[in-house]
Amino acid sequence: MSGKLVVVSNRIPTGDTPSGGLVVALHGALEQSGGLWVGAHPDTAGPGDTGLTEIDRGSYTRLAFHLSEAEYDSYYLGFANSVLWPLCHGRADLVELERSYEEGYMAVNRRVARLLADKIEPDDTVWVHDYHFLPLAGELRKLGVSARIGYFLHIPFPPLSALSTLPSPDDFADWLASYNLIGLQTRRDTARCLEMFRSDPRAEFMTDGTVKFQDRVVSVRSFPIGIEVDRFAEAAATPTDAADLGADMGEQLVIGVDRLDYSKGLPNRFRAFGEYLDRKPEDAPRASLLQVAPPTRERVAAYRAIRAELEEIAGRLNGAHSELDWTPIRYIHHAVDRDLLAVLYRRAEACLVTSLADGMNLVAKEYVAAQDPEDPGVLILSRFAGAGEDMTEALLVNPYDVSEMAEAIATALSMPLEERKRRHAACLRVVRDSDVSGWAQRFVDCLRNCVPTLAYDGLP
Ligand code: GDG
Repeated sequence: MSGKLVVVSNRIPTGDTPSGGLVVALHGALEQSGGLWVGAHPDTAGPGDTGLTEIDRGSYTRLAFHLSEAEYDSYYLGFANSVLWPLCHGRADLVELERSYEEGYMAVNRRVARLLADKIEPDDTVWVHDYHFLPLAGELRKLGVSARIGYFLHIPFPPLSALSTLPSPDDFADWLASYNLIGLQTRRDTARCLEMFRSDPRAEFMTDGTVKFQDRVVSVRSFPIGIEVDRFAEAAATPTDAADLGADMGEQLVIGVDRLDYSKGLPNRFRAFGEYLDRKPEDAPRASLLQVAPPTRERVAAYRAIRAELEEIAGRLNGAHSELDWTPIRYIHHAVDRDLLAVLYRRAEACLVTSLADGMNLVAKEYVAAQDPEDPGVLILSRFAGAGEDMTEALLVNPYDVSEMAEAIATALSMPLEERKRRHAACLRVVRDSDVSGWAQRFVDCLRNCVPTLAYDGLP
C-alpha cells in the first residue's frame, strides 16, 4: 500500500477502544499506513485556538481542530445543520439562511485545509466524510494538494430543485468536482448527483462514465454503508440482565431507535402505533412500543419543536390506551448502552424504521443482524430510507401513510414463522454484503484506482 490514509470527519474518535462502525472499519488501514484522522475537538474553544491538538495518542494519529462558540453556531449548527441537513432531507421549509452561517462554514473549511495541507503527501489517500466538509477538497487543491481525495456523503443527495435553495446554488457541483471520487449511499443518490452534473454547462460526461468538470475529473458511485454484523449479532445473543426487561414490555414488543431528528418520521410512527392499538382485536396480544430517541442538536429550533410534538403525541396515546398494569408507549429520551440495545432488538418482535428521508439507516441493519435466525422479528422499513433500496424483503412502507404503517404493524406481529424466516434471511444477506469493513475497503480501493488529479490551475 502506498502512502498513508487520511480521514476527515466532523466527529473524531476518542478513547482507547474503537467504537462505532466507521472507526472500527478504518482502524486497520489507519494503523498499517501510519494514518491520520482529523476532526472537530469535542469542546469549543476561544477564537485564538486555531491550531491542531493531538488527542488520545494511540496506534494512529488523531488531530483535532478547535471551533470557537461562534464557529460552532455558524458552521455546525448553522450551515451544516440548519441549511444542508434540511435541504438534503427534503425540508427546504426548515432551511435558515443567514449570511454568517455560510461565512462560518467556508472559514472553517478553509482553516481545516490550511492545517491539513502540509501533512498530506502526494501519494496519500484522503477520505473526507459528510456534509460538514463539501468545500474541503477545493480548498486543499488551492493550496497545491495533489493527492487523491475522496468524499462520502452519509445523507441523501438533494434533488436538483432543492439546490436552488442554497445562497449560491452553483457552488455545490463545483465543491464536489474537486474530489476524485464521490461516494453516495444508494443508486438513487448517484442518479441525483449525475443529474446535477448533467444539467451543469460546466460539466461533460466522459466515455468511461467519469465527469469532466472544467479542469477536474470526478467519478460518482454508490457504496451502501453497513454495520459490524458479527459484533452486533454476538452482542444480541449474549444474555444480560436486560433479558428480564421482557417481563415489563408487554406480550409483544415493537422497537424504534433514532436520534430525535425530524427526518426519522417519529410522530407518524407513534400515530401508526396508536391506530394499530385502536384497530387491534380484543384477543390479540398486548403490544408495546419502545422508542429510544436520544437528544440531538437541541439548540436548533426545529429539533426542539419535534421533541415537543412527539411528547405531546406519546402523552395523548398513553392517556388513551394505558391500563393500570400497562403503558403502551415507552419513550426514552436519552442514550441506551449499545450492547443493551442489541439485546432489546433481539427481544423485539418488530422494528419500526419510518424515516421521511434517510441516507441509509443503520438501525434497520442492526435490527436484522441482532435477530435469532430461527425465530426472527420483522423489520418495517420506510421506502425513503436508503436501506429500503436493497432490503426489499422488509415490510416496506410509505411513512406518510399512517394507516398503511398501522396495517404493517399488525402484519408483522401476526406473521407466520416461515415467512419471518424467509424475509429475515433475505435481509440478512443484504446486511452481510454491506458489512462496514468491506464497505470501507471498497471505497478506499476505488479511490486509489481513480483517475489522478489533473493539473489544477487554481494555484495561487
Ligand atoms: C447518518 C445518516 C446513515 C441511536 N440511539 C442510540 C444509539 N443509536 C445509534 C444506532 C445507529 C446510529 O446511532 C444511528 O445511525 P442511523 O444510520 O440510523 O442514522 P444517523 O445518525 O442519522 O446517521 C444515516 C448513517 O449516517 C451512516 O452513514 O445510515 O442515513 O443520517 O448505529 O444504533 N446507540 C446507542 N444508544 C442509543 O440510545 N448506543
